[in-house]
Amino acid sequence: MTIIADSPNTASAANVPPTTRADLFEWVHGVANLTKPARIEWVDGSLAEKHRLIDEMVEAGTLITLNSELRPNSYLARSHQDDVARVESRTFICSESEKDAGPTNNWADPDEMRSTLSGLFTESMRGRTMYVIPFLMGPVGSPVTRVGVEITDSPYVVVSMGVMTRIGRTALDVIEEGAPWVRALHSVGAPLDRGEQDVEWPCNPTKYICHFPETREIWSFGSAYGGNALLGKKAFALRIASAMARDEGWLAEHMMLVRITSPEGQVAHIAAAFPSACGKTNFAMMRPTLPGWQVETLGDDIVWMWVDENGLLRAINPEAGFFGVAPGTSDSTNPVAMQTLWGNTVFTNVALTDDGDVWWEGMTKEKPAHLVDWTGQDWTPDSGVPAAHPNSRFTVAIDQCPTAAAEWADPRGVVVDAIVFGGRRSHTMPLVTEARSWAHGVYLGATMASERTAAAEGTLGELRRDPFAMAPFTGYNVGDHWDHWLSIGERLRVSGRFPRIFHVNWFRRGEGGRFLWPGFGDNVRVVKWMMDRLAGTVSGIDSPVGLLPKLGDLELHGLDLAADDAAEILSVDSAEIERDARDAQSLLTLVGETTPDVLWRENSDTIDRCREDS
Ligand code: TSX
Ligand code: MN
Repeated sequence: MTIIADSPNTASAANVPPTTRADLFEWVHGVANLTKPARIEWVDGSLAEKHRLIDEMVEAGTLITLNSELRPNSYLARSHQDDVARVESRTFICSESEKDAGPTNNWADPDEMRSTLSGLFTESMRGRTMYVIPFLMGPVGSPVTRVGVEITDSPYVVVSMGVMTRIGRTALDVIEEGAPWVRALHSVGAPLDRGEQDVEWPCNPTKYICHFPETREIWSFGSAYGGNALLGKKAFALRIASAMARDEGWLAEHMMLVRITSPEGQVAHIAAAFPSACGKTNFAMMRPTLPGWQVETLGDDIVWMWVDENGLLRAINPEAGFFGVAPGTSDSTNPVAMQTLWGNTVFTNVALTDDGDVWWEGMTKEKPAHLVDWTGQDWTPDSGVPAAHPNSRFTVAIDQCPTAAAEWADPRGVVVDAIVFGGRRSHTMPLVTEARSWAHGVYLGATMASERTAAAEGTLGELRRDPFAMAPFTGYNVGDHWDHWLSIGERLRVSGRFPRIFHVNWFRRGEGGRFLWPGFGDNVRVVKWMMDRLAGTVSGIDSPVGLLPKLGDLELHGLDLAADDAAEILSVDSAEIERDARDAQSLLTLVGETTPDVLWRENSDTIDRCREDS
């Protein structure tokens, strides 16, 4: 049921919202009174509704229809040139106490921020449609599934939320049953005067992405891009959900989730957290090079986990789609993603080919002779600029993924057998190491780090600590997040059925700066060692950073890998590990009194082991 009303104040039959919940009804009308939209639409999530919105956006120039022979039912959106990514400097945690936001978040006083936002949202939807999107994070019936309602004035957001989450009637039914719901308010901040011609990508140079963890609210103003605007994703499923999870005893994490099956039929579920530019999506869709191995995809970005009644850690993917970075995705780096994108895909800020298809840097070896770039300009290989924006994206449903696991939408979730942390490290960290204990694993997650890849975002190669790959996504004090992980460990101790924790580094370099490890589908060899550890068929070699594989236990057959290189990627230099542990102390010190003592002890134990080793 789509309900369209000409004015929020018109008491016509068509204006009756499809909810009996007074809190929802009152919020929607309060927002309408503040933002003064031309009309209100309750989104029902139907295919007819999606097609109508797409047709309207094609008409308005927001979407370009791609060649239906090459890319059926697929569209290209080009954003405003200053609205191309999440803006961490404009992202705020508005907790009552500044200490609750911690040293890694921007904090703002909730009352002051409410007053600022109320000013910005005043009449911000004038001339536009206000869409009300009930959405579900997780499948109906899981103990951690949560519901939200996003109000937005962007049809692009409605269609994208329809891919990334479960929207409409399904979610509204959960609200009708009495579930608490998260208020997620979004405006592009570009009111239209009567008769004013709209632009293709309305937005506002002033941007705010604000989270109120105590009242479970999100207010986002000025941007229509990705995590700034699709509020189910980073804002809800990570920042607000991490605060809920802390209060309620579960985990909301920035992880991918896969199911691995060995040729012998051994099955394991692995959740992995990597900072950006480490290939999390590629790992989630890996095509293993070892014969008989199978990798199935459950998620590529966010995992919600809880301890079940048997003391097992279980996980779901709260999302229903992929919002993946396009550049670098190709038939060689991620053939599964390329197959997933066959159609029914919204692309944002990629280049347009002359035959009406998409292209991005890294998609093909040869660059096309002519393109229209992401800004709408003619492009040739001599143009000297990228044709696709480096943060250009595809938005596509998980059920299009040929390797999607049947369990991806199972409300019971899957049992997590292994948790993997990683980073892009040209030295120091070995290919793989297994944590000595839960606490040591939490230490590896808390101190994980990655080298910067793009000169634009700082000094190239500079090491950045990114605890649990959650630096921009924890909705509370990062030290309390570490403590929460330790407390989950205490709950798992009751059953003793801990997932093993590993740390991987696909990016170690040898002399001349070349990568020592082939990566990609060959990473299954590392996964095989993890599964052998889970089965108890191999032992590890003790080292200052954890247990290392014995050279003979890592399956290297069929690899063009020199014996020296194999030994080097598995080697640990105590002096390097000690230097790294001392470097990590600045983070533990920054987090201050909130840093759990246990992590200081893991840090000093690491240094002690380095001393014993040398
Ligand atoms: O995603 C990557 N993975 C994980 C795949 C499952 N990437 C791409 C990172 C950017 C997002 C990798 N890059 C990986 C990796 O394991 N490893 C590397 C480094 C690397 C790059 C190229 C080659 C080898 C290693 N080899 C050739 O180019 C022939
Ligand atoms: Mn992410």
